[in-house]
Amino acid sequence: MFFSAMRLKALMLVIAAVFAVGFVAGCGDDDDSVSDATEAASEAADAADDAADPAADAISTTTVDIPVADEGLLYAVTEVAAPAGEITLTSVNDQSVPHNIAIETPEGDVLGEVVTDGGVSTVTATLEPGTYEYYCSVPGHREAGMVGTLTVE
Ligand SMILES: [Cu+2]
Repeated sequence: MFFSAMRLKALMLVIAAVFAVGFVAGCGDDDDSVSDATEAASEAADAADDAADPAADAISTTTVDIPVADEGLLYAVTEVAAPAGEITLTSVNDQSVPHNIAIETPEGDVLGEVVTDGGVSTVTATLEPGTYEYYCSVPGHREAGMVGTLTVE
């Protein structure tokens, strides 16, 4: 929706620029004003190109699956990587033992919901490049080894 609105705006800018060139070229006998108008049109077209590509500046969003292991106080995956940006960790827990997914960030720990029997715990954080630890915040589980490393590139 946002993207098409930007496209439409870009298109209208180009049309306006083309119209301006046509108007000046049709009425003026001054060569300088025609070339000025052409330059202006070209600048407007460049601006339109920039406007048409909002994704270039958009923040990256990534989802990483970190399932709980079938048995024990473990995740099935203990090392994951993701690009910098908004990162969502999802952890399905097929055990009847309660678990969740939590992550340490510079702004503090973010905890996902504690789930059992096929429930999915989810946590989202916006992270700069670096190494972060994810863990289960159910008491004793992290100490027992329910941890892993997220590398943000
Ligand atoms: Cu746990």
